[in-house]
Amino acid sequence: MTADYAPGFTSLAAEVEDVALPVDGELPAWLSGTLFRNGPARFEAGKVPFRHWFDGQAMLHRFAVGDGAVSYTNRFIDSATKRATDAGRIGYREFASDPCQRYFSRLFTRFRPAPRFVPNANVNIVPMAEGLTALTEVPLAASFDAKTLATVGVAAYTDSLDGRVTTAHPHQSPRTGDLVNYLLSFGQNSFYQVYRQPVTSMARDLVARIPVARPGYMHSFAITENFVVLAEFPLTVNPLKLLLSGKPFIDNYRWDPQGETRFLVVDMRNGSLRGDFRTAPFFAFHHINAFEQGDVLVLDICAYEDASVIDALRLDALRDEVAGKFAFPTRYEIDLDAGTVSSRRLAGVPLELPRIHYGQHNGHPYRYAYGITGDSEGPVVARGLAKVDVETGGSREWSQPRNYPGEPVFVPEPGADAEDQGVVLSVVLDADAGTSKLVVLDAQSFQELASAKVPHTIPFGFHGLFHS
Ligand code: QVM
Ligand code: CO
Repeated sequence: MTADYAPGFTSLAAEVEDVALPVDGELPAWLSGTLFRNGPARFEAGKVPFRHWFDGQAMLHRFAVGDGAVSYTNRFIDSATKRATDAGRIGYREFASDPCQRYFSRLFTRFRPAPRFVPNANVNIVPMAEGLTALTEVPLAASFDAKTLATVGVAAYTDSLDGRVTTAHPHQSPRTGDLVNYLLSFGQNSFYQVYRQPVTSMARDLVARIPVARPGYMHSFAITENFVVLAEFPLTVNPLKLLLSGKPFIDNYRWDPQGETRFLVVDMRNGSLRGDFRTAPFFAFHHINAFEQGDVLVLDICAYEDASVIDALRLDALRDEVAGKFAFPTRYEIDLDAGTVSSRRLAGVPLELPRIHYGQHNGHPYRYAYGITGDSEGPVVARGLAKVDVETGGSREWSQPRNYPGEPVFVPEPGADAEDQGVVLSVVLDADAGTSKLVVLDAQSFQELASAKVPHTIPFGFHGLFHS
């Protein structure tokens, strides 16, 4: 059986430059800037299929919006992994695929020219001192040209911090404006290292170093005015196995249903560990937002019951419409003095790939979260977009038959008073048209204002950003 969303998990070969897109409806006159998107776009190396959505080769997309018009460019990131797939083989260990297959020729590795190693940075896009960079969970950022999307090279860090795993979701500190992230160093002894990186620098300053015996898989984390919170789910790894097993990245991690989730709260003012707060097991990729309310830390997270979603996102499971479970927006409250954690579901609507009005509400109280939504049980694909009011639990949804949207990016209207005054931008697969489109919603009413048709199907991607 072929799912009608299958083109979203099918390789795209075409790369186009500055194509004017036909626009349906009316773009707001004030909307001017560029939406950059990142995501996997090739799902096999020659005849060898990748196993997982997260393994696909990174492609960048650029929608330049202004004067009521949209122009579109897309380009693969030129990485060592991309060049290996061009040659018909999986060259490196990926999230859930590995090069140790019978198709794999040792000759290739032996005589390959020394790669200026650019990783398969298919997850996110973040501005750094070196310009726009594409990120994945290997701590090597790939910088690219904002106009042509051409790969420039590795945006090299100039410090000597050591580590092998990081997140593609650095935060901006609400207090200092620095980029903040964590870097996991491992070996005989392993450490979560929380660092800050001034926006004008490629040097990371270590803030906190927390020893950990079995590190957890953490795709993102939370930040508030004063704290960084690592939510460590009971999906953990023996670091030596990760180093030595030769298995794909995620295959080294084990879910422990009897385990706990630990919230590691780091005080960014002095780098101390404020505490380690425990609650029942759950799993998440994405934190929505967090803030301080006196001695209580409020963390909003797209939470799953367990880590089985990782398997539900394998390409064969998705193509065969195997049922998984969607995340729900969930609030965790940590009482720092009492040491207790409580939780409750924020809304009845499933939510993933969450975005907020980040510029004004990151690390602060807020009201609106936007995300993709889908069936609470079913294949884990987006069937619509949702806007959740985290104060009331109310929600609005946008959907169209056989339309599959990606992450909705909120763009505030200049000079706006209301938190939700602006638009939401999402790249949507239109299975009937056989193409993708950029959809523009009014963020307040959640009604569609305009759409711009792309000349091909864009495979389902992860994250991106809007630059005014
Ligand atoms: C080695 C490794 C990799 O929502 C999207 C999430 C995407 C996540 C991705 C694409 C994660 C990819 C992770 C390729 C990990 C690679 C690491 C970090 C440590 C090395 O020692 C081993 C190369 C497998
Ligand atoms: Co993510």
